[in-house]
Amino acid sequence: MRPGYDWDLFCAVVDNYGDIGITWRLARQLASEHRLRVRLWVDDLAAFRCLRPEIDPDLDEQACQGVTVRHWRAPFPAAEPADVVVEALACHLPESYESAMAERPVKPVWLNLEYLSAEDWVPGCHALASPHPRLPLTKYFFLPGYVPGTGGVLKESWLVAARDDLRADPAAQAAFWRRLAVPEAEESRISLFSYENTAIQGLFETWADGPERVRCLVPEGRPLADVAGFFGRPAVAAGEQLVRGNLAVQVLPMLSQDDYDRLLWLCDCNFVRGEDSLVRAMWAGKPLVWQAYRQEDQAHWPKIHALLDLLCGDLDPGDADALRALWSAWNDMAGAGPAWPEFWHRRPAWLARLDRWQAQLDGVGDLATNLVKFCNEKSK
Ligand code: TRH
Repeated sequence: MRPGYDWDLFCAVVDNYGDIGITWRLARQLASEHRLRVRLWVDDLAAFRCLRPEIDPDLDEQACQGVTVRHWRAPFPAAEPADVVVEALACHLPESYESAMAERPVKPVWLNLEYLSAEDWVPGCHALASPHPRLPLTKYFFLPGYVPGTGGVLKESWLVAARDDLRADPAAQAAFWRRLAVPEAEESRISLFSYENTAIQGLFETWADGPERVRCLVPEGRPLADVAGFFGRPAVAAGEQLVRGNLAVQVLPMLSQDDYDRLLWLCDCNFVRGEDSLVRAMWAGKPLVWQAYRQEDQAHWPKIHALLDLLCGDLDPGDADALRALWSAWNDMAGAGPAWPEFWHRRPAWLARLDRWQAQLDGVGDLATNLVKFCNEKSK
């Protein structure tokens, strides 16, 4: 076997956890399912550690689940480029590394892995080539997506079996809830992972005054000020539980990525944000509400509408209206309370829709496998 790596993945953590969350999942899947030698360069190991507690932020190099993890810092060290190079989510390769790529007799396959979007321009831009302005290198745009002609979304081969095994195992479920200190109770469990969102006030009011008991599980982070505000508190922290009427809100510590998946599988409804938790909630298949990553120029709205158009495509008009109303209110940050009852009343429709949606995504193929096929063709 020749020395070196098959794939180099580069991840710059701009904000939040999505960048490292997505890149790590991809790296792990390439190593474990495609038997590739993968090196992952990450500039922020502390953020990575939040998702994988075994990561040591002080190490320059470490192994994690078959992936070599390198701390990406400046100045960039001399490193032999891999056969495939992925710059993930709009990061830029170090100049010295680009030059080293150009010096290889066989040039690496170079990919820009873009953000996931449902917008209709995505299939037209997927796989386009962009020649380097100076060096003898070509970069390809690889666009994840939900429809044929895109790169698909991430899905590990074990994901559905692991989900179904847990759902079929009451003892394992009870052990999971115990580990999270969630008491046994007859209630709807709703996970809430969001950005700051003033619509939390109205939504919590609806749940507190509603006809059934609701436990809202909020991983610690950006919505906590809104959560505290609802209960008239200056702050809340992980481990705390607050009750009003029929609503109990429990603040969870940040979970490992694998435990977060389990939470999504076991909750009755999932509020998610960004891209990675959105896709994981799709695979969980429970009713879901998405808060898109807000962009200055309002560029998140076309993304929300495009995804709603796809999801609503084969829904009855009443179901489609209820979905649009809640997602719009949640992203508008107002009016989610009044939109909730109609959405919740129609949950059998979401369960059925997400079944069909998962089959559609399977038809597109998973992102890692699509990437590997693409690279194999390009390196022929
Ligand atoms: O953290 P995010 O808001 O990331 C965002 C988006 O990706 C957005 O598109 C991007 O432009 C911006 O960052 C810079 O949301 P996302 O994508 O859902 O990523 C969250 C990750 O955190 C995901 O991998 C799941 C993981 N996670 C855990 O591992 N444990 C937890 O307890 C929770 C709540 C999440």
